[in-house]
Amino acid sequence: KEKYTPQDFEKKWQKVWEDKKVFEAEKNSDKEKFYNLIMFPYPSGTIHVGHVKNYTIGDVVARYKKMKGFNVLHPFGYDSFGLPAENAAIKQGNIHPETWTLKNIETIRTQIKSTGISYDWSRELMTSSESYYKWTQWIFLKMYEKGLAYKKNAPVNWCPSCKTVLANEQVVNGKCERCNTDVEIKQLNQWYFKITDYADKLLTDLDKLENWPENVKIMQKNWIGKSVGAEVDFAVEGSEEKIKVFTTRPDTLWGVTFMAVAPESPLVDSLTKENKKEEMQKFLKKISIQDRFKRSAEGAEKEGVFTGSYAINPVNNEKIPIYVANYILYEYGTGAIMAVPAHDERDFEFAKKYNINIRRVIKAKNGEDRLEKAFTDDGFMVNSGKFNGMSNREALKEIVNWLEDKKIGSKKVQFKLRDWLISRQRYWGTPIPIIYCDNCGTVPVPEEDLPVELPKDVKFDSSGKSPLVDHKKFNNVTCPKCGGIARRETDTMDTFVDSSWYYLRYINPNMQDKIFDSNDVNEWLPVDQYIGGVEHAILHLLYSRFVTKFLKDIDLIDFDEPFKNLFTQGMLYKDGAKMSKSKGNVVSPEEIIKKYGTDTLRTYVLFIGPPEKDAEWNDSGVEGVYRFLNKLWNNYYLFIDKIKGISLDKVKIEIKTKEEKSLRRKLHSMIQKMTRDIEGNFQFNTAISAMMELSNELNSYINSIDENKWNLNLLREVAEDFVLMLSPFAPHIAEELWHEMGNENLIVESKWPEVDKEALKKDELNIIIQVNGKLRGQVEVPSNSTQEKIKEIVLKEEKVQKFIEGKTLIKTIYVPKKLVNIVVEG
Ligand code: ANZ
Ligand code: ZN
Repeated sequence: KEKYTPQDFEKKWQKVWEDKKVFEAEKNSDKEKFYNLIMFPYPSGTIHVGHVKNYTIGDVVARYKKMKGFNVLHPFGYDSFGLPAENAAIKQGNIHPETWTLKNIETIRTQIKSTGISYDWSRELMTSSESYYKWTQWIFLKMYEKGLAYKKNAPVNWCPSCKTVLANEQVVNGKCERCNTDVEIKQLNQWYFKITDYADKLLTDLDKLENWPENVKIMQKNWIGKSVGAEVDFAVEGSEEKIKVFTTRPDTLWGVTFMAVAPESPLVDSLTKENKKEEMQKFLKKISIQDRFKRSAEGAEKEGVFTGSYAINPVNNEKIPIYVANYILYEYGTGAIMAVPAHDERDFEFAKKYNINIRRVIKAKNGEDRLEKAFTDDGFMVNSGKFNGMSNREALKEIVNWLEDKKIGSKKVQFKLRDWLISRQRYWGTPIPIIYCDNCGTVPVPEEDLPVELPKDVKFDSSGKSPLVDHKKFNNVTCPKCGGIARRETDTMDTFVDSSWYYLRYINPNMQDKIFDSNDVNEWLPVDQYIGGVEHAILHLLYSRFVTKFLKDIDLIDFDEPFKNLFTQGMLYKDGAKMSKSKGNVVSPEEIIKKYGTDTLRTYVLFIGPPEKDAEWNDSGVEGVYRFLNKLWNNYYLFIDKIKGISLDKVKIEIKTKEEKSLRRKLHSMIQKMTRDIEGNFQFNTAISAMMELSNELNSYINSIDENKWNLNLLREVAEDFVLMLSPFAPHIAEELWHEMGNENLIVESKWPEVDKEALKKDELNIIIQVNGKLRGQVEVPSNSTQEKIKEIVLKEEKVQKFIEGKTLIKTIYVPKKLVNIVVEG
């Protein structure tokens, strides 16, 4: 037993924990619940040490909470539908996406089990299993029933490499979030979830999420993008047509000197005069191949073409030219704008370029008339009829009312958030439960016919076309309404639909006849601690919030936010780059476990730095942690035989020497610190440092005191509490030492140690000495000294002698435990 060889016992304890089901959440428990959730992975291969870091963060929380007496739910599963499985099938030709997925899950499960994470494996789920996706389809049907799932023809993001459409949330700077290919725009008929109905609620409820990182909330807020303003109608000269615009600045209406519509707008055709057609065609062609995101970005060059038509400004009947311009987005507002070059930077740039009139309508107190650039500050109204002289913010409100009175406009709240495009032209996903009938049109699959099974006998070809499209048996169905000939929808759902509700299914993962039991779900949720990557700040977290709100609205659950606390962890880097298979800089957990054991791996990935920060993997850092555990082990074996029989319930720890006092104080201040570090801020790295310090302290006690004089009761206390606190981080060595000490129960089922305030008290007090109110020195006194004793010591103190010598002592004033003021005269 001399040598620390973790490989000897790590597997053993993992098996004991599993056999005794110690990590299964208790049913009908009196304990307070704690739902601890880690974002489930996409099973795309093997996991690396970066994943181990995420799972260990969650594991420390779960194990700690269990020791604090909570009934902990800590489940695991797989987000197992998705493109990579299908791409692997296409590439390798002969492997089915399901086979590929299940094989990866097998590997990942084994890997995770070898790290000893305390998952409740009885609740394991995967989104690609029929028993799961049946309920994803059911949610779709509920949405459909409520008018929240609908199909529309619209320009959509198309990734030519993934050969499927993408939601706006999956397009990052104009590129496919997954494969980084430039996204194209295609006109397609697609299914959407009407998340925009929840825009306001998704925004205002962010305020409830006090324990979410501020940056995540800001990202969601910006994504939802609420703007308050007005819609205003502009007549087109010589036509019945009206152009509606959305503006956040109705106060600038008198400064409108042109209008602009988006190149995609159907208005373009009717507005463009014969003599402008050719020029316009050329321009539209050029724009159509421009990146939609780049062309509207801030620094992008503004371009446009005059349509030949004019609009009438409804506030002053002025005739203004109508342009088609590249910086107008078709999808936002009304796809057309009233342009105010004096007060909007983009309009200013455009007006300069095309020599359009610029008229200032807002001024600072002593402002100039000429403008070098757009004036975007607040100020006072000028050139604006009866509103002149007012502050523009005040005028804005009045102008909106005035517009409404005159029936030329109305107040309008506008969101950037678009509806969630959920159809995908791919095979490996949840089939959308819809049937098309020539007689009845679009017919939802009746609930009792769920699941719409994904057929397994499919062939992939290199074109990337979904094999469902040509699958006769899948496609040809009878209409559930009229019994006539019908065909199935062949699109599958975005995998973000699958992951938008999995945290609910963990509660009843095997339930057959219901999505879940509402009572059970209401008891366990919201999730107390959610942990995952910041890359999900918008996508997954927004969709989950939406689905939760929807399920509340149909009375299935009684809460409207799924995740009470959110922690976003940093990533692991190696050789300066994010760990990834494609970069070839992946460290596999197996390598590390084989060499040092999993406790070293787990402790190292948390010791590496604050868990919310990115960190760089470093081999010598691993060595350092291994040395710490090794030394601890060796220390224990110096005294473990001597403390085996001691039961702390039956003995009293008597502290006699200074060394004993100091060791015990160190122990209890560490309990205090560790509790704070774990509970409050996930400061696991400093918690581990604290353990290293205590280890040193223990070491020096053992080595500096003669073996016969060891305070064994104290050693027992230190030894027990130390491994208890070590156990969330390095549970295997903790469990082994715990048993070597003679404990019969499992450490993972033991209580977290408590601070003994008495032990924290210092031996010595530091007393400040004043003479006639002036600071003259300080002195250490035993903390149990009486007031008389302290005064006596103070008066004898060398440093104060010269201030009191030969003088008359009037009195001494004692401020308990802090200060003695000596008052002298003469
Ligand atoms: C006149 C005006 C004057 C505007 C002014 C701004 C400043 P946010 O805050 O992002 O909602 N806009 C409206 N629809 C647009 C579209 N489809 N494409 C490009 N720009 C569009 O922005 C609202 C403002 O962006 C609107 O207010 C409109 O310009 C422009 F001194 O109207 B504003
Ligand atoms: Zn029919």
